[in-house]
This record gives sequence, C-alpha cells and structure tokens, in this order.
Amino acid sequence: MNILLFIFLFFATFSSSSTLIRRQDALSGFKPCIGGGTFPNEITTYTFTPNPLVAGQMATGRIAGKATVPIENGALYNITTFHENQIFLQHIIDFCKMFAIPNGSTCPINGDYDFTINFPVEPSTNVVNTSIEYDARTLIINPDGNILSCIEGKITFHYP
Ligand SMILES: *C1O[C@H](CO)[C@@H](O)[C@H](O)[C@H]1NC(C)=O
Ligand SMILES: *[C@@H]1O[C@H](CO)[C@@H](O)[C@H](O)[C@H]1NC(C)=O
Ligand SMILES: *[C@@H]1O[C@H](CO)[C@@H](O)[C@H](O)[C@H]1NC(C)=O
Repeated sequence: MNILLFIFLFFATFSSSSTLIRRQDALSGFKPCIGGGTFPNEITTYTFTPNPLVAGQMATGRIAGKATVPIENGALYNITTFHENQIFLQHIIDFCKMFAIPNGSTCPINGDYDFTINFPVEPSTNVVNTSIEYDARTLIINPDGNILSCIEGKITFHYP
C-alpha cells in the first residue's frame, strides 16, 4: 500500500516535470527525424550547457554517437532552428574542424565518437528578459550528400 503510493508519487513527480526529464535525457528531448528516411549513424548524446542557452553568452555542446558509416573530411554539421515554421537560425559548419580536431581527433571518424565544444550563442536582436522555444533539426552530411544522422527536437534560448 505505502509502496504503491510511493511509486505513484514518484512517477507523478517526474511526469509533471517534463523540463527536468528533458534535461536529464541524453538527447535533450531530441529524437531521430521523422519522415526523412533512415539515417545510418545513431546520435546517442546531444546536450547543451546551460540549458536553456543564454543569448550572447558562451555555451558548451556535447555530441556523441556511432559512425557506422565513416564521417569523412568535409562532412557538414547543419543545425537549423525554426520559429513559427520560419527558419530562425541556420549554421552549416565543418564537422571535423569544429568538433573532431578540437577534441584531438581527425576525420574520417569510424565507430564511437564523443565530442565537446564551446560555442557562442547569438546575441538577442530585439527581445529581452524572455525565453523562446524553437524547433530544431540537426544533420550530419557527408561530402557526397549522404545524410548520416538527423535528429530533431526543441531548443530554448533565454534572452536576458
Ligand atoms: C574536446 O574539446 C573540449 C573543448 O575544447 C575540451 O574541453 C575536451 O576536453 C576535449 N575532449 C577531448 C577528449 O579532447
Ligand atoms: C540544412 O538543414 C535544413 C533543415 O533541415 C535543410 O532545409 C537544408 O537543405 C540543409 N542544408 C544543407 C546544406 O544541408
Ligand atoms: C523580467 O520578466 C519577469 C516576468 O516575466 C518580471 O517579473 C521581471 O520584472 C522582468 N525583469 C526585468 C528586469 O524587466
């Protein structure tokens, strides 16, 4: 009886706090992209610190996964954020230069990888003292155009 009540309260506490669950989730609430086919390289960790990101400040990002298909030199990391279905920000960067080399690795990347980088968050253009949640999609694309990984979810920016 008491144990059942405890279990119920335990789950009620956790399910009422989706933000907490999202922060503890290794993928920060991101999931494999829907409707875009299948992608050979699973991403197992995708986190930001702080979360929410703070506009105009430095942040730390971690990406880890399995390169079942080698990530070649020149592969692109493409992150797009959308607000009300419009593109808000898009960054297309060299995956190997941005993630692998600062972490003492080189491309091609085979098998498990785990990279952490520091990056600047865009400053606010016109909003202050508010937080905005964006839809986001992240892809890793080989130079031959093969989309190796695709995950999508939500990213919150805090504008101080
Ligand atoms: C990866 O790069 C980050 C940021 O430069 C650094 O803190 C981390 O120690 C590096 N990891 C490895 C395994 O080199
Ligand atoms: C980057 O990703 C966006 C959104 O998924 C997509 O529309 C765009 O074509 C991609 N660009 C490149 C160069 O991969
Ligand atoms: C920031 O917003 C909160 C509520 O959204 C408000 O209570 C607070 O006074 C605001 N702070 C400033 C400095 O405007």
